[in-house]
Amino acid sequence: MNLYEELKWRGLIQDISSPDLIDKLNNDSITFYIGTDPTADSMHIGHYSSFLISKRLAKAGHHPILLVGGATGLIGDPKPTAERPMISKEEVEKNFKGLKRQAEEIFGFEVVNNYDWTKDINVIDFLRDYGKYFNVNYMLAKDKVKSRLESGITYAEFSYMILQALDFMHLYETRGCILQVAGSDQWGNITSGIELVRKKLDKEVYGMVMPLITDSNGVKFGKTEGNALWLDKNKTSSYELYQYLVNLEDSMIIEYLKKLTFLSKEEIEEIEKSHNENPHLREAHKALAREVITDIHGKEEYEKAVRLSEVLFNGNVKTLTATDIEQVFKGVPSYQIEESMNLLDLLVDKNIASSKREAREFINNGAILVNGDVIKDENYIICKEISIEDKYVIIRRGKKKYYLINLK
Ligand code: 485
Repeated sequence: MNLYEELKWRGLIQDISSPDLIDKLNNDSITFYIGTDPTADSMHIGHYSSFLISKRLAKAGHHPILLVGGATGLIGDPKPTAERPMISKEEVEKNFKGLKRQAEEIFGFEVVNNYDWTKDINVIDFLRDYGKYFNVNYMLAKDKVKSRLESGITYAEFSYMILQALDFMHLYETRGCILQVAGSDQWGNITSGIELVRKKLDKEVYGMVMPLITDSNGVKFGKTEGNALWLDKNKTSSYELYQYLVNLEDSMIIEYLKKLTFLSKEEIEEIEKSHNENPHLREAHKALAREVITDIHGKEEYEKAVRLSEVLFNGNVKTLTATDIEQVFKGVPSYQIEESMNLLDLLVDKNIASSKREAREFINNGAILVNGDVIKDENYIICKEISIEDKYVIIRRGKKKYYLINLK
């Protein structure tokens, strides 16, 4: 399988600007770039899925440039729905640093900043050297602009595509970059760059876009309850990432393995076979989690995520450290208590049971576990002495329901 066939097989090709690109991908060694704007201080898993293409092409002998848009981030790529709020320069700068560090750590390639070549262009030169090559009718026909004509779009966002086009031309002229890669929403911005290079330099550069990954309901991959899964482990722990990945829908898992891992066709087919035979073992999910987390955070974090998941599954919570607990129980109901409290009162007070009678029933039936041990004594005292690192007591009711007690 050559590179292009492999990318197709993985479902990573939505569109290419010219069939001539195929031969260059398969037989040449080309320089290409992919960009992102510093709208937050961390990338999320959606960015990861797109940026992975840089590793795939690099493995095949091509040369990647990663761009973080210190200039474009100050303007804002038009969203189809509404104008973006303006981000302060300080924040863009702070976000830039975060993204640059992340991109270098996770992908290991050179990162460039379009602020470097954009900041000194004055307005007259901008209009003469670039504005003159953009026909407003052409700009209005771009999907993202078109979808905003009703609700409105400012001149700043309208001009965004010129900045991205200028980047492509700059990277072509200074580094011989002939390909820009991105998710399919970037098609308009990429073709703007191709047009600019064609008109101004009479040269051919190329674009390639991949489909945006979603779940079976069309919800963006990596969104949970309105939140993104971040690549910064302080924002999304490797445990959370692990839980998200191993709980993905069965029907999508093979597609994700193709798009998000470097496992070969043979390996994925093998996994698919065992997944179909024994779906309950979740082999495919576990392989996905292993590949993705190891690539993003390294082997140690991956192993920690597995360990924490097993601990929770077995209820063996005594082996957890306070830091583990903070990660694992993020989102679990948590309550502060001032000092010691007896178990019965605590259950009622924190609504773990709806009444004293129910609390007694739970306790007598052995349905209440404190730090992993069944406690049948209603006068058992919850206090610092029994807590984990003088801080946490973990109450479990029944098989799965967890509560975290935080001792002041
Ligand atoms: O020269 C460039 C300047 C800026 C950009 C790209 C090239 C960023 C681009 N306009 C953009 O907004 N990208 C998105 C982002 O930064 O969040 C996403 C795309 C997605 C995928 C991802 O970046 O929506 O399709 O390309 C990497």
